[in-house]
Amino acid sequence: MQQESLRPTTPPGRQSAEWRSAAPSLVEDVLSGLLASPKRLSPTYFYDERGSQLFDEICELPEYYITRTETEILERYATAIAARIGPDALLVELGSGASTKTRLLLDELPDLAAYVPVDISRSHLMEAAHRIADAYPDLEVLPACADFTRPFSLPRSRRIPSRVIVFFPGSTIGNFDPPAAIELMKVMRGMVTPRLSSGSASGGLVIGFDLQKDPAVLERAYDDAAGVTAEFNLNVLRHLNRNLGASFDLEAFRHQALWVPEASRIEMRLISTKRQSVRIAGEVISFDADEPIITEHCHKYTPESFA
Ligand code: AVI
Repeated sequence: MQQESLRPTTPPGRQSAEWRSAAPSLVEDVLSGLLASPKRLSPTYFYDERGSQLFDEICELPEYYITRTETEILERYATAIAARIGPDALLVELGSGASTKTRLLLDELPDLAAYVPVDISRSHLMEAAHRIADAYPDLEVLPACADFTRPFSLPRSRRIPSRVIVFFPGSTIGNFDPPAAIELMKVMRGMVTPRLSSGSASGGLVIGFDLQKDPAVLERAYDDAAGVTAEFNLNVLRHLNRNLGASFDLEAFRHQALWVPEASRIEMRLISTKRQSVRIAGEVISFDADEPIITEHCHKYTPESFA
Protein backbone atom coordinates (compact mmCIF):
# COMPACT_ATOMS: atom_id res chain seq x y z
CA MET A 1 0.00 0.00 0.00
CA GLN A 2 1.11 3.55 -0.59
CA GLN A 3 -0.28 6.30 1.51
CA GLU A 4 0.27 10.01 1.58
CA SER A 5 -0.90 12.60 4.02
CA LEU A 6 -2.36 15.84 2.79
CA ARG A 7 -1.61 17.26 6.24
CA PRO A 8 1.54 17.18 8.40
CA THR A 9 2.61 13.59 9.09
CA THR A 10 2.15 11.90 12.44
CA PRO A 11 4.77 10.17 14.57
CA PRO A 12 5.37 6.50 13.74
CA GLY A 13 4.40 3.70 16.05
CA ARG A 14 0.65 4.20 16.42
CA GLN A 15 -0.41 1.68 13.80
CA SER A 16 -4.08 0.84 14.03
CA ALA A 17 -4.36 -2.42 12.15
CA GLU A 18 -2.49 -4.66 9.76
CA TRP A 19 -3.41 -7.82 7.91
CA ARG A 20 -1.22 -10.17 5.98
CA SER A 21 -1.97 -12.58 3.14
CA ALA A 22 -0.15 -13.94 0.14
CA ALA A 23 -1.54 -12.01 -2.83
CA PRO A 24 -1.24 -13.84 -6.15
CA SER A 25 0.57 -11.88 -8.84
CA LEU A 26 -1.42 -10.24 -11.63
CA VAL A 27 -0.25 -12.81 -14.16
CA GLU A 28 -1.03 -15.82 -11.92
CA ASP A 29 -4.44 -14.47 -11.07
CA VAL A 30 -5.36 -13.64 -14.67
CA LEU A 31 -4.12 -16.96 -16.06
CA SER A 32 -5.86 -19.05 -13.42
CA GLY A 33 -9.11 -17.19 -14.17
CA LEU A 34 -8.79 -17.62 -17.94
CA LEU A 35 -7.85 -21.30 -17.65
CA ALA A 36 -10.89 -22.00 -15.45
CA SER A 37 -14.28 -23.05 -16.76
CA PRO A 38 -16.21 -20.80 -17.12
CA LYS A 39 -13.48 -18.22 -17.73
CA ARG A 40 -13.30 -15.42 -15.15
CA LEU A 41 -11.48 -12.14 -14.60
CA SER A 42 -11.51 -10.24 -11.33
CA PRO A 43 -13.52 -6.97 -11.37
CA THR A 44 -10.51 -5.42 -9.61
CA TYR A 45 -8.99 -5.06 -13.08
CA PHE A 46 -11.72 -2.63 -14.17
CA TYR A 47 -10.19 0.13 -12.12
CA ASP A 48 -7.17 1.44 -13.95
CA GLU A 49 -7.24 5.17 -14.60
CA ARG A 50 -9.56 4.91 -17.62
CA GLY A 51 -11.79 2.39 -15.83
CA SER A 52 -12.17 4.67 -12.83
CA GLN A 53 -13.18 7.54 -15.13
CA LEU A 54 -15.70 5.30 -16.91
CA PHE A 55 -17.12 4.19 -13.58
CA ASP A 56 -17.67 7.84 -12.61
CA GLU A 57 -19.56 8.24 -15.92
CA ILE A 58 -21.66 5.15 -15.15
CA CYS A 59 -22.72 6.74 -11.86
CA GLU A 60 -24.26 9.64 -13.83
CA LEU A 61 -26.17 7.48 -16.33
CA PRO A 62 -29.96 7.67 -16.32
CA GLU A 63 -30.23 3.85 -16.23
CA TYR A 64 -27.79 3.44 -13.30
CA TYR A 65 -30.12 4.19 -10.40
CA ILE A 66 -27.77 3.00 -7.62
CA THR A 67 -25.77 6.20 -7.15
CA ARG A 68 -28.81 8.49 -7.30
CA THR A 69 -30.83 6.36 -4.91
CA GLU A 70 -28.04 6.07 -2.40
CA THR A 71 -27.39 9.79 -2.57
CA GLU A 72 -31.07 10.43 -1.80
CA ILE A 73 -30.87 8.05 1.17
CA LEU A 74 -27.75 9.76 2.48
CA GLU A 75 -29.27 13.22 1.99
CA ARG A 76 -32.25 12.17 4.02
CA TYR A 77 -30.40 10.32 6.79
CA ALA A 78 -26.90 11.91 7.01
CA THR A 79 -27.79 13.84 10.16
CA ALA A 80 -29.09 10.72 11.89
CA ILE A 81 -26.09 8.63 10.76
CA ALA A 82 -23.67 11.33 11.98
CA ALA A 83 -25.41 11.40 15.35
CA ARG A 84 -24.85 7.65 15.69
CA ILE A 85 -21.16 8.01 14.70
CA GLY A 86 -20.49 10.69 17.32
CA PRO A 87 -17.41 12.93 17.75
CA ASP A 88 -13.71 12.27 16.98
CA ALA A 89 -14.18 9.21 14.76
CA LEU A 90 -11.75 8.04 12.09
CA LEU A 91 -13.83 7.63 8.93
CA VAL A 92 -12.35 5.03 6.56
CA GLU A 93 -13.97 4.86 3.13
CA LEU A 94 -13.21 1.71 1.14
CA GLY A 95 -13.15 2.16 -2.65
CA SER A 96 -13.61 5.91 -2.23
CA GLY A 97 -13.44 6.87 -5.94
CA ALA A 98 -14.44 10.51 -6.37
CA SER A 99 -15.54 10.72 -2.68
CA THR A 100 -18.69 12.49 -3.88
CA LYS A 101 -21.22 10.92 -1.52
CA THR A 102 -18.83 11.22 1.38
CA ARG A 103 -19.38 14.97 1.46
CA LEU A 104 -22.93 14.38 2.62
CA LEU A 105 -21.52 12.68 5.72
CA LEU A 106 -18.55 15.03 6.14
CA ASP A 107 -20.91 18.01 6.18
CA GLU A 108 -22.54 16.49 9.26
CA LEU A 109 -19.27 15.41 10.94
CA PRO A 110 -17.28 18.61 11.63
CA ASP A 111 -15.37 16.96 14.49
CA LEU A 112 -13.95 13.89 12.71
CA ALA A 113 -10.44 12.85 13.84
CA ALA A 114 -9.54 12.19 10.18
CA TYR A 115 -10.87 10.91 6.88
CA VAL A 116 -9.09 7.98 5.18
CA PRO A 117 -10.15 7.46 1.55
CA VAL A 118 -8.90 4.08 0.28
CA ASP A 119 -8.74 3.39 -3.45
CA ILE A 120 -6.67 1.31 -5.85
CA SER A 121 -6.35 4.02 -8.51
CA ARG A 122 -3.64 6.33 -7.21
CA SER A 123 -4.17 9.35 -9.46
CA HIS A 124 -7.92 9.20 -8.97
CA LEU A 125 -7.49 8.84 -5.19
CA MET A 126 -5.06 11.74 -4.89
CA GLU A 127 -7.20 14.09 -7.01
CA ALA A 128 -10.28 13.30 -4.94
CA ALA A 129 -8.35 13.59 -1.65
CA HIS A 130 -7.01 17.03 -2.63
CA ARG A 131 -10.52 18.18 -3.51
CA ILE A 132 -11.81 17.01 -0.10
CA ALA A 133 -8.88 18.62 1.73
CA ASP A 134 -9.57 21.92 -0.08
CA ALA A 135 -13.26 21.80 0.74
CA TYR A 136 -12.72 20.82 4.41
CA PRO A 137 -9.58 22.71 5.49
CA ASP A 138 -9.84 21.64 9.16
CA LEU A 139 -10.06 17.95 8.32
CA GLU A 140 -7.01 15.70 8.22
CA VAL A 141 -7.25 13.70 4.99
CA LEU A 142 -5.05 10.58 4.81
CA PRO A 143 -5.46 8.89 1.41
CA ALA A 144 -4.40 5.24 1.29
CA CYS A 145 -3.68 3.72 -2.12
CA ALA A 146 -4.58 0.08 -1.61
CA ASP A 147 -6.65 -2.82 -2.87
CA PHE A 148 -8.90 -3.07 0.17
CA THR A 149 -9.50 -6.79 -0.46
CA ARG A 150 -5.83 -7.33 0.40
CA PRO A 151 -3.90 -6.58 3.61
CA PHE A 152 -3.16 -2.92 4.24
CA SER A 153 -2.33 -0.70 7.20
CA LEU A 154 -4.56 2.11 8.33
CA PRO A 155 -2.69 5.42 8.40
CA ARG A 156 -2.25 7.14 11.73
CA SER A 157 -4.09 10.37 12.33
CA ARG A 158 -2.68 13.25 14.36
CA ARG A 159 -5.66 13.10 16.69
CA ILE A 160 -6.30 9.82 18.47
CA PRO A 161 -9.72 8.72 17.21
CA SER A 162 -12.52 7.75 19.55
CA ARG A 163 -13.56 4.96 17.17
CA VAL A 164 -13.10 3.73 13.62
CA ILE A 165 -16.08 3.83 11.27
CA VAL A 166 -15.88 2.06 7.93
CA PHE A 167 -17.94 3.70 5.18
CA PHE A 168 -18.62 1.29 2.31
CA PRO A 169 -21.29 2.80 0.09
CA GLY A 170 -22.14 2.17 -3.56
CA SER A 171 -23.28 -1.45 -3.29
CA THR A 172 -19.68 -2.62 -3.80
CA ILE A 173 -20.35 -5.42 -1.33
CA GLY A 174 -22.62 -6.80 -4.08
CA ASN A 175 -19.55 -7.44 -6.23
CA PHE A 176 -18.37 -10.08 -3.76
CA ASP A 177 -19.92 -13.54 -3.79
CA PRO A 178 -21.61 -14.16 -0.43
CA PRO A 179 -18.75 -16.17 1.18
CA ALA A 180 -16.22 -13.51 0.11
CA ALA A 181 -18.58 -10.75 1.28
CA ILE A 182 -18.66 -12.37 4.71
CA GLU A 183 -14.84 -12.60 4.76
CA LEU A 184 -14.56 -8.93 3.77
CA MET A 185 -16.98 -7.94 6.49
CA LYS A 186 -14.82 -9.85 8.98
CA VAL A 187 -11.85 -7.75 7.80
CA MET A 188 -13.95 -4.61 8.32
CA ARG A 189 -14.85 -5.84 11.79
CA GLY A 190 -11.09 -6.15 12.48
CA MET A 191 -10.56 -2.56 11.30
CA VAL A 192 -13.23 -1.09 13.55
CA THR A 193 -12.62 -3.24 16.61
CA PRO A 194 -10.85 -1.12 19.22
CA ARG A 195 -7.42 -2.10 20.54
CA LEU A 196 -7.92 -3.05 24.17
CA SER A 197 -5.42 -0.45 25.43
CA SER A 198 -6.83 2.50 23.47
CA GLY A 199 -9.93 2.94 25.57
CA SER A 200 -11.86 3.85 22.44
CA ALA A 201 -15.53 3.10 21.84
CA SER A 202 -16.64 0.27 19.59
CA GLY A 203 -16.53 1.06 15.90
CA GLY A 204 -19.16 0.87 13.22
CA LEU A 205 -20.00 0.27 9.60
CA VAL A 206 -22.11 2.35 7.23
CA ILE A 207 -22.74 0.11 4.22
CA GLY A 208 -24.86 0.39 1.08
CA PHE A 209 -26.27 -2.67 -0.67
CA ASP A 210 -28.69 -2.92 -3.57
CA LEU A 211 -32.13 -4.52 -3.44
CA GLN A 212 -33.64 -7.08 -5.82
CA LYS A 213 -35.94 -5.50 -8.40
CA ASP A 214 -37.44 -5.96 -11.88
CA PRO A 215 -34.81 -7.82 -13.97
CA ALA A 216 -35.43 -5.45 -16.91
CA VAL A 217 -34.48 -2.48 -14.73
CA LEU A 218 -31.37 -4.32 -13.55
CA GLU A 219 -30.24 -5.36 -17.03
CA ARG A 220 -30.67 -1.80 -18.34
CA ALA A 221 -28.63 -0.46 -15.41
CA TYR A 222 -25.75 -2.70 -16.49
CA ASP A 223 -26.18 -2.31 -20.27
CA ASP A 224 -26.91 1.37 -20.85
CA ALA A 225 -27.99 2.86 -24.16
CA ALA A 226 -24.89 5.06 -24.46
CA GLY A 227 -22.60 2.02 -24.18
CA VAL A 228 -20.56 3.36 -21.25
CA THR A 229 -20.86 0.11 -19.26
CA ALA A 230 -19.86 -1.87 -22.36
CA GLU A 231 -16.77 0.32 -22.68
CA PHE A 232 -16.05 -0.12 -18.94
CA ASN A 233 -16.27 -3.90 -19.32
CA LEU A 234 -14.09 -4.05 -22.45
CA ASN A 235 -11.54 -1.81 -20.77
CA VAL A 236 -10.47 -4.86 -18.72
CA LEU A 237 -9.02 -6.35 -21.89
CA ARG A 238 -7.25 -3.10 -22.73
CA HIS A 239 -5.82 -3.12 -19.21
CA LEU A 240 -4.46 -6.68 -19.70
CA ASN A 241 -3.03 -5.82 -23.13
CA ARG A 242 -1.16 -2.92 -21.59
CA ASN A 243 -0.01 -4.53 -18.34
CA LEU A 244 0.61 -8.12 -19.42
CA GLY A 245 1.32 -7.64 -23.13
CA ALA A 246 -1.82 -9.69 -23.89
CA SER A 247 -3.18 -9.77 -27.45
CA PHE A 248 -6.94 -9.28 -26.89
CA ASP A 249 -8.71 -7.87 -29.94
CA LEU A 250 -11.37 -5.62 -28.36
CA GLU A 251 -13.45 -5.82 -31.55
CA ALA A 252 -13.77 -9.58 -31.08
CA PHE A 253 -15.58 -9.42 -27.71
CA ARG A 254 -18.97 -7.95 -26.84
CA HIS A 255 -20.46 -6.83 -23.54
CA GLN A 256 -23.36 -8.72 -21.92
CA ALA A 257 -25.26 -8.07 -18.67
CA LEU A 258 -27.44 -11.01 -17.64
CA TRP A 259 -29.79 -11.40 -14.66
CA VAL A 260 -29.25 -14.84 -13.07
CA PRO A 261 -32.26 -15.33 -10.78
CA GLU A 262 -31.04 -18.45 -8.99
CA ALA A 263 -27.98 -16.54 -7.74
CA SER A 264 -29.86 -13.22 -7.41
CA ARG A 265 -27.21 -11.38 -9.37
CA ILE A 266 -26.37 -9.60 -12.58
CA GLU A 267 -23.45 -11.23 -14.35
CA MET A 268 -21.28 -8.96 -16.44
CA ARG A 269 -19.65 -10.93 -19.21
CA LEU A 270 -17.46 -10.44 -22.25
CA ILE A 271 -18.57 -12.74 -25.05
CA SER A 272 -16.08 -13.91 -27.64
CA THR A 273 -17.73 -13.15 -30.98
CA LYS A 274 -15.74 -15.87 -32.78
CA ARG A 275 -13.39 -18.81 -32.27
CA GLN A 276 -10.07 -17.25 -31.44
CA SER A 277 -6.83 -17.54 -29.48
CA VAL A 278 -5.25 -14.89 -27.28
CA ARG A 279 -1.62 -14.81 -26.17
CA ILE A 280 -1.06 -13.78 -22.61
CA ALA A 281 2.18 -14.08 -20.62
CA GLY A 282 3.50 -16.93 -22.77
CA GLU A 283 0.23 -18.91 -22.66
CA VAL A 284 -2.27 -19.29 -25.47
CA ILE A 285 -5.90 -19.10 -24.32
CA SER A 286 -8.51 -20.48 -26.74
CA PHE A 287 -12.06 -19.17 -26.99
CA ASP A 288 -15.03 -20.76 -28.71
CA ALA A 289 -17.52 -18.53 -30.52
CA ASP A 290 -20.00 -17.16 -27.93
CA GLU A 291 -17.85 -18.28 -25.01
CA PRO A 292 -18.10 -15.86 -22.05
CA ILE A 293 -15.52 -14.43 -19.70
CA ILE A 294 -17.34 -13.53 -16.48
CA THR A 295 -15.96 -10.19 -15.34
CA GLU A 296 -18.27 -9.22 -12.48
CA HIS A 297 -21.08 -10.46 -10.24
CA CYS A 298 -23.47 -7.80 -8.90
CA HIS A 299 -25.51 -9.40 -6.13
CA LYS A 300 -28.92 -8.01 -5.24
CA TYR A 301 -30.36 -8.64 -1.80
CA THR A 302 -33.50 -8.38 0.23
CA PRO A 303 -33.02 -6.79 3.68
CA GLU A 304 -33.47 -10.30 5.15
CA SER A 305 -31.00 -12.05 2.84
CA PHE A 306 -28.38 -9.35 3.49
CA ALA A 307 -28.80 -9.62 7.26
C1 AVI B 1 -18.82 -0.86 -8.04
N1 AVI B 1 -20.06 -1.63 -8.19
C2 AVI B 1 -20.92 -1.44 -7.05
C3 AVI B 1 -20.76 -1.44 -9.43
C4 AVI B 1 -22.04 -2.31 -9.44
O1 AVI B 1 -23.09 -1.76 -9.67
O2 AVI B 1 -21.96 -3.51 -9.18
C5 AVI B 1 -19.87 -1.79 -10.60
C6 AVI B 1 -20.54 -1.68 -11.92
N2 AVI B 1 -20.43 -2.57 -12.87
C7 AVI B 1 -21.13 -2.17 -13.90
N3 AVI B 1 -21.71 -1.04 -13.61
C8 AVI B 1 -21.35 -0.71 -12.37
